[in-house]
Amino acid sequence: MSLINLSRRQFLQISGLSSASLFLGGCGTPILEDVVGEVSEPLNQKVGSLILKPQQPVPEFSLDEIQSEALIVNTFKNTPLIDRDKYRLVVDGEVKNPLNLSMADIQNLPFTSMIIRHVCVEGWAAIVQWGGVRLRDIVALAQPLSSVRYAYFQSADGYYSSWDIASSLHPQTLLAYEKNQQPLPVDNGAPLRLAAPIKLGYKQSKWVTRIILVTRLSRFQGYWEDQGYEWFAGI
Ligand SMILES: Nc1nc2c(c(=O)[nH]1)N[C@H]1C(S)=C(S)[C@@H](COP(=O)(O)O)O[C@H]1N2
Ligand SMILES: [Mo]
Repeated sequence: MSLINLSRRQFLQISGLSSASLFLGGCGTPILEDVVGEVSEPLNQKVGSLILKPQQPVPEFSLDEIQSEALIVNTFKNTPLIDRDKYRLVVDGEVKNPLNLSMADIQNLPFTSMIIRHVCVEGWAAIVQWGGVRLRDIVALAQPLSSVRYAYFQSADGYYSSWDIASSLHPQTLLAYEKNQQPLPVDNGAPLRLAAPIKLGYKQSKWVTRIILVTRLSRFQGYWEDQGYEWFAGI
């Protein structure tokens, strides 16, 4: 597998760190229990081929189209308190190389930014510039088994969601730590949130602390999804 722009040094740094400090958060999260099978969705390619395959990019906006005040903070509960120095992103599940990354590790990975429209089902939208790392780079580091088809995202406020693996590996699916060229504000998900032009706002998990790569979805699919919101939520 080509490690997508990651230098060998970065890769060794991260893989060494992760095996030394693998953390499987046992906070009673139920999402891996009660597997009920598969959501019907068209994108069921193998994870390995998707990592190598370029996907169609969504056209982006220009700098002067950014709507710097239009992103409305939308949080189902409260903004969680996260100590940035103690923060870790755990990536585990059906992977050969589970990861446990600090923000410094993540900021050592190739940076990318994009100007896209965030669309909330509650009837508002905002053109925002996001900066961070491609989720596909992090998934590649974790070395998912070829059977992996979904990614779960757990957040520090108790929010959770799940994505199909093709959307997770889209080149414009980022784990963002900047908004409009500034450090990501805590209300918008700092230190790390999902940002992508291909899915609705409720799929863009803020305060992501754990990514679980799996072959099957459980009966828990997302905070809003489990209340009847559409699971795929493509734009
Ligand atoms: N952890 C977490 N992520 C979340 C939410 C939330 O309540 N908790 N709300 C979602 C919804 S519905 C939207 S529209 C966006 C809003 O992002 P913003 O608050 O940065 O504008 O975050 C999404 N991600
Ligand atoms: Mo939303």
